[in-house]
Amino acid sequence: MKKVGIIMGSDSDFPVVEKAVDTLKEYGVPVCVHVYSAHRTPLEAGAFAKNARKEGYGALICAAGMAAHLAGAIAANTTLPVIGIPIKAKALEGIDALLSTVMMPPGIPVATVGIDGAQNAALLAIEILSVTDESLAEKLQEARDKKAATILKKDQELSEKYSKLD
Ligand code: RP5
Repeated sequence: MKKVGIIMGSDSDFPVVEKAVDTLKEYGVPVCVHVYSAHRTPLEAGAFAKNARKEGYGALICAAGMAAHLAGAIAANTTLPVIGIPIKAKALEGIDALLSTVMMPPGIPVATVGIDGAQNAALLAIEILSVTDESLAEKLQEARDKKAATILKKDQELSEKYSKLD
């Protein structure tokens, strides 16, 4: 199975990023985690991205806050799919990172999830790998079915409770 690479701009991003690591592990997807910054270690970030396809990665997740250039800088150096997680910082509550990550100029795409959206980033990476991995496609569908059953149970409980008031 292809690996997923998670790169974050700072280890201070890890409390958010951890949810992506946990989700990938739940699905049995091999994951490697790195701290590379577009600003502080640009050479290492670029080298990682350049080698990622031949190192067996199938998708990359990049998490960064503030003027978040990491996902774009990684995407500039690979044709693998890159998913950006804008990290919420204090001053602008993550809007800065969201806009920096999502507004890529034409030609170098970054698939951007919501602010601090680590779980969705992992699920999107798994969906990308599931195109060529049927076992992952089955696991994704099972998880969706389970979630739907939980919600329908809640609907039944609430609708029964409040219909009694009529
Ligand atoms: C970004 O700057 C990092 O991704 C992090 O979200 C933010 C702050 O980094 P630290 O000052 O906590 O290392 O590059």
